[in-house]
Amino acid sequence: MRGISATFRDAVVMHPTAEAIDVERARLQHAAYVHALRSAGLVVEIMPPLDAHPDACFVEDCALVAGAHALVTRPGALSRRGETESVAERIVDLLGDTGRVERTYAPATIDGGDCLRVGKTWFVGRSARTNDEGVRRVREFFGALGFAVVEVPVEGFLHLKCVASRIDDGAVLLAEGTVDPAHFGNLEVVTVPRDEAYAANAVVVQGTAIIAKGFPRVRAALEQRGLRIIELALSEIAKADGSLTCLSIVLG
Ligand code: CIR
Repeated sequence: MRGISATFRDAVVMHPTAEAIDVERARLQHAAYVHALRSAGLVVEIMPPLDAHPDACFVEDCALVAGAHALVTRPGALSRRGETESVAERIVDLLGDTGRVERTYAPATIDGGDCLRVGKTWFVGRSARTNDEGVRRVREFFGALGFAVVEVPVEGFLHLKCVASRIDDGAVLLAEGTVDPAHFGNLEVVTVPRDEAYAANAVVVQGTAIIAKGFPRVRAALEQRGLRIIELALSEIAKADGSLTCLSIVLG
């Protein structure tokens, strides 16, 4: 993870709201997420903020990691291109000698928020941020490692993972009316109503589902599967078009 920039108020947003981001409150919400991940049994490493890049807390966009393999992205938003190198260096350190880390070069653009891994498949959103060359780069790198890569058209929202996330290696959570569930092939697709789409971005780790607060249908769907639920207030993160998965890269 990475701490919230002092400049977070200037984050890139699709639809600016009248209400400014409260950076202090964003930091408290971020800290609560760190606490939730630790309580789920994870070891959390937090890189220092990168104030030159308002969106730098959204580390998910900077690298795709599966086991010892990592593809460093080239984000679609110009203002975010300078975020990747420090993430790449940290991942190289964390993966150690066993790791294989490669970069992405122009003209390809990839945002990690478009890349959803479920077992040996990467579902890659073809969006305003992730272009055709970007999808090809994911296929080139991970295809050679035995992964399937499935392209999913993304229209009307930022990233594929804004509306879909992994529950386990057999199931995904998906907001109704966003992308065609058929893209997920044989996986079980657990749908949630469109008005709860924000919480379709959940982090499920070691029997715990961390979700946004205030989305009862998402909560019930995950509870029914026997998951322990932690709800978090995310108002300031959401104002920057961010959600839970964006704030971390899960290794391992
Ligand atoms: C952006 O527009 O790039 C940021 N304000 C939000 C990025 C959210 N990241 C994600 O969904 N993975």
